[in-house]
Amino acid sequence: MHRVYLSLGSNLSHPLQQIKNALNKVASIQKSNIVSTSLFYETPSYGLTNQPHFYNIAVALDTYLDPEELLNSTKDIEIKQGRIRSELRWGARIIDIDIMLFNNITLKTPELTIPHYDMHNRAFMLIPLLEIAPKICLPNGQKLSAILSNLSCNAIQDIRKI
Ligand code: PH2
Ligand code: MG
Ligand code: MG
Repeated sequence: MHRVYLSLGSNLSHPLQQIKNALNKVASIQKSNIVSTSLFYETPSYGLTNQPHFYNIAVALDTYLDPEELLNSTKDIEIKQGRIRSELRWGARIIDIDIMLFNNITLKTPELTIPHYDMHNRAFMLIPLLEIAPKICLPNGQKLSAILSNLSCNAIQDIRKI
């Protein structure tokens, strides 16, 4: 069994509801079980700033799928939920499901990079992740709490689960 951490984000079309819908779909991914979910966080858009703010959560998932199978499942959820590919890089999206960590593996294929290629720069990923896994490290042993302490966490706040 593999312990995986996902990041879910949305900033379009009732983003909180989009994340909740996606969470229900993630809960029904085959050979997988949700272990825990973070609070919902309101986060300023990162990368491309002239767009609505996001909501983000982290999810811990135990799975018997391999990384490619899990990626197929998450892409499938994104598409069924109305995500249109080939949007502007970093642009607004209905739903984004990213694999941040997959056990302690590192992987680089044209489709998938694990750990997530930019998670060490993204407080909107690390704050929810550290809420549910305070001692979590990158495969190279670096503590993500130490990495987060060097990032700006401005205006990232949890909103209580409804
Ligand atoms: N996702 C991006 C780009 N920027 N900013 C926030 N706050 N949250 C996101 O999920 C996000 C982003 C690309 O996937
Ligand atoms: Mg993303
Ligand atoms: Mg993505």
